[in-house]
Amino acid sequence: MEKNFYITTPIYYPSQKLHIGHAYCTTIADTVARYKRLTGHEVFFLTGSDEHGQKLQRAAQAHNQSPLEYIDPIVDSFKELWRRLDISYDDFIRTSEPRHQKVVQDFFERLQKNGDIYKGTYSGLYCTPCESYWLERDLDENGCCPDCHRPVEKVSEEAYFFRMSNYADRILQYIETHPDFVVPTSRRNEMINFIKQGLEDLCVSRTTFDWGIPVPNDPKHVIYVWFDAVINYITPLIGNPERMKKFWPADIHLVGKEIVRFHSIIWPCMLMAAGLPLPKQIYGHGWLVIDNEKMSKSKGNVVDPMLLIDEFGADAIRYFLLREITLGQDGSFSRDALINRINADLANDLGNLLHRTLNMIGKFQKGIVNAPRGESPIDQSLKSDARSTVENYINLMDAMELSAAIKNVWQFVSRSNKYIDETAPWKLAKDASQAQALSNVLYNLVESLRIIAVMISPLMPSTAQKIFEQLNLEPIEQLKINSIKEFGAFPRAHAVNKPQQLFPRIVVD
Ligand code: ME8
Repeated sequence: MEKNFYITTPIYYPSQKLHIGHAYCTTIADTVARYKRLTGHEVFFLTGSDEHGQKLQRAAQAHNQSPLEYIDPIVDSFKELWRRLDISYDDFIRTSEPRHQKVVQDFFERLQKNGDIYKGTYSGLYCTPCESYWLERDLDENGCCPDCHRPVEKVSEEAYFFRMSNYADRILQYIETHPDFVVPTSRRNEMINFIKQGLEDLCVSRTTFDWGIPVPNDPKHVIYVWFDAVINYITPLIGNPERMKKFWPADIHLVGKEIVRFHSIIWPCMLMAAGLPLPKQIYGHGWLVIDNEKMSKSKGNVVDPMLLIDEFGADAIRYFLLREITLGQDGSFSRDALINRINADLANDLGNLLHRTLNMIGKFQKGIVNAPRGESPIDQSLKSDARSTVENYINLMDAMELSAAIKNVWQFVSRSNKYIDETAPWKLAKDASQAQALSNVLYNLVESLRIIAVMISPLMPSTAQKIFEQLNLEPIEQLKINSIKEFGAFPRAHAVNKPQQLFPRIVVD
């Protein structure tokens, strides 16, 4: 059977440099995409930049630049960050691209023809920083935007509306009857409550600025930036029936919790109106917080991922983000916690396992891994732990329990280190009658390392590759999960390389 998998991240606003909170979302998506490739799926992984709207037009004006003069270098910085963070996206949508503009205008016209978009007058409240319309009842206790808590503006203008109210019953019923559509459950309940308060028609055009996609045949209006933005998810597919068939509906739209509403209510209603299938899942992840506050530019508490990558390397950051934070919940970021993880889990547990193993093979067997023969009860228990670790790993990764999946791998790393202590190869090496037992232990260790490297490859692609290089194995990229389901595939009479440090210990003053 053909296995296809389509995952998206939000498209980020190029009004700012990205911070580690954005990198968090993209790292999750990348790890899932790489895991799906490992399990034999043909994957399409999409990310991009959300370039329209008044906020960006104003920012460009403040810099005496045209919107694109202002935005281009910022988008370049996104792409550079994704390159440094080893993000394996398959396409990058800029909403300012002509290919996207055409898809959005066609979509708009399709809904107009169905009678789902009509012209009226909008008077209401708008939060420019969030590009969101709000009702009086949505505002916070100070009468400000409930998301960013900044003032909203009263606007009144001729505008186009999307007849979202027509779809309220259908979307409510859909969410209620499809428990996996909006996850985690807390977000799903929020959405159900939100719809039950009543869905009004959505204003989908503006006339007070012009940096956006023009409404077809009425160019003094530009299309509302959120209406424009969510359509990016079909932009790379819709003109290509074969791709559309393969990848739509998307398997997962991964988004931050504050934008679940746009993805699980507005976007599905738009798709229903266009007669297109709904995405299979909207996954709302939590925020990276510092001292209980969401990390964001406006709060001035952002951590620059580029500086962290310069200092610690991409894989250490990726490991920290996915191990430390349970998907769906908020998690705090701190430098101390990052350094602790690097020292304890990466330098110590994983780094030592590789180093000790290769060192012993060099010392006791001239760098050659011999064929194993027979097994002791300790060997048997290691092998059985390896098998159950792989099984748990697959189940947890399939269930998007990434942190638990990684923890399960690290339990096996510790278990393998303990196996060295239990079998004491340095003692076996002193007794000629134990030569085969010694070969067995060293074989089991490199085989465990091979299995560990494959399991961590979606999370830490370059570390996995480095382990493969030190084990002198073919590059990891083409490998599939089946290659680690059985213990014992490591080549026999095989020369391995000298150990090299994977992660230096970070010395803290
Ligand atoms: O919302 N922790 O763009 P955006 C975790 N353009 N995630 C965070 C975060 C933090 N501290 N701060 C931000 C937009 N994010 C729209 C999306 S999609 C069709 C349009 C996440 O650049 C945030 O939750 O403001 C969101 O999912 C993403 O970064 C993009 O934020």
